[in-house]
Amino acid sequence: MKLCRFEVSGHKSLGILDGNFIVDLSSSNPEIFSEVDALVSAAREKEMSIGELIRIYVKGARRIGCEETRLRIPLVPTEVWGAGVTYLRSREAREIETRTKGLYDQIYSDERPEIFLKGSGKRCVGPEEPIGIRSDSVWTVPEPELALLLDWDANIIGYTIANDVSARDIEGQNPLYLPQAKIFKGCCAIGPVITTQDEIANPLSLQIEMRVLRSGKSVFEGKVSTSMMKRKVTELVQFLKRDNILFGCTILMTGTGIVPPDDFSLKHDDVVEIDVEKIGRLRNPVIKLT
Ligand code: DO4
Ligand code: MG
Repeated sequence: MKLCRFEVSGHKSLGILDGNFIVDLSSSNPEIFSEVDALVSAAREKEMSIGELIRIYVKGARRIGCEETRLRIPLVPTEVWGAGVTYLRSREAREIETRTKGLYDQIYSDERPEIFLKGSGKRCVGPEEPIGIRSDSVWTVPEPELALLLDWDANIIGYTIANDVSARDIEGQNPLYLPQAKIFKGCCAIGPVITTQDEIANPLSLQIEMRVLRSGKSVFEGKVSTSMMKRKVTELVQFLKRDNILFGCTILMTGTGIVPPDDFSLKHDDVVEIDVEKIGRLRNPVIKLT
């Protein structure tokens, strides 16, 4: 099921996206289906998966036409973490951009993956909301990634799409500048839905596609399969949770396997579209921050 968070007349609730309709779960139970954290708590209390709990309430819930609503970010996660250099393409691109040669070759082949804090979910945006380009970056790219939704015990409860927008010039200048390359206003887009864990038997067999549109025309297109990822998703989760605390529902991005050519940078007014099989399309306009 495709869990979404939608808004009607300023009120946000959880629903299931079903073609051109949204099944309004909050019409069956407004408390459980107010936010993803409340749903996850209720499912744990009843010792059910979120999919099982949704199935109980979906019957009898009212249906609303998508045109009457607006999809919002599916949740504002407490934290967003990123895995880096999990695809060969990312390793190649990082080695070209960095002044610290050999660093990313090592990260790619080491037992320990690169896992970094992308920051608070409060800097994330949802579908159709603007992602940012830092005012001090001239080389910023979108990074289309499969993202895991984890509960506070680091169980994978769903999958979504993330755009790990990154300033490659700042990242390449010095590896210690990574937080500045990764964390700024609108540095991450998430959505449009969370596909429940039971619907994706193998997260390492999904097609990811990205397009960047400029004045309506495609200026970059790329695709990759998550089967090209070097790490298993469970391996990334194990490293994130080791001796760590997750404070609520958390997003873990699994890394990018699509990197535009080195002379490509996002521009103000571009639009980025990311499609991930079994999840949907995440679409965001781009703004240059001032
Ligand atoms: O340190 C670089 C981060 C790389 C990254 O975000 C990715 O591979 O997706
Ligand atoms: Mg990334």
